[in-house]
Amino acid sequence: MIDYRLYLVTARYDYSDEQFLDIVENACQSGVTLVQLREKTGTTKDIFRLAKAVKKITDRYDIPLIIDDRVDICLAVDAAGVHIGYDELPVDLVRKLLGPDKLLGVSAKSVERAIEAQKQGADYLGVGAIFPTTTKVKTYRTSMETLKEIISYVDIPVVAIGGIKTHNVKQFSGINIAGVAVVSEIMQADDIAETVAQLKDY
Ligand code: TZP
Repeated sequence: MIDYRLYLVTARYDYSDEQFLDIVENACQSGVTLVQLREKTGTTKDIFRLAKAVKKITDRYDIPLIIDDRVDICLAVDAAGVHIGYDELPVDLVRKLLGPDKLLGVSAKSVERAIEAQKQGADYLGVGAIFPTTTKVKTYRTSMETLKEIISYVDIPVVAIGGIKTHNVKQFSGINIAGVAVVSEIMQADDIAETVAQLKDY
């Protein structure tokens, strides 16, 4: 059983490798339940190296590691799975490439996409951006209404993402999400342990 409650999605900002890995480790120690390595730039060799280093940390805390977009990196480091957005290979093809045992997460901004992704083998959905976000993404807002509608149409876990902060996370209370996915609020936190604790309280 995967615990989606607080899903850390990484970003590099200007951190050195050492600083970046320290933050990931601190977040794992503080109680994030899932980690996604999200590297949009860099060579395959660099991403592979980083993925291996992150996997060493997540393994230590028994936290599953998801790789954004890259099936090859996922298989190369034996990560738990892959998350794909709208501009990637078709969902059913990624499922075939990954095999039945790896986790497959899919971004969805509409009920149609959500139903289709579930049918094609997605294990969970990422829905957002729910709130405005300053993190570099090619995305647009998804309303709370659409989030609720998607949840009512699918059987797989739904994770909310986008602009989720300690001050707005409580807006999800009473909504049947499996978890919240967070980039900047954790990656740029002054006090990661305190931030993680507050983000889990919704
Ligand atoms: N997908 C939709 S919004 C987003 C992604 C990867 C970025 C979320 O970043 P933040 O900093 O938690 O708003």
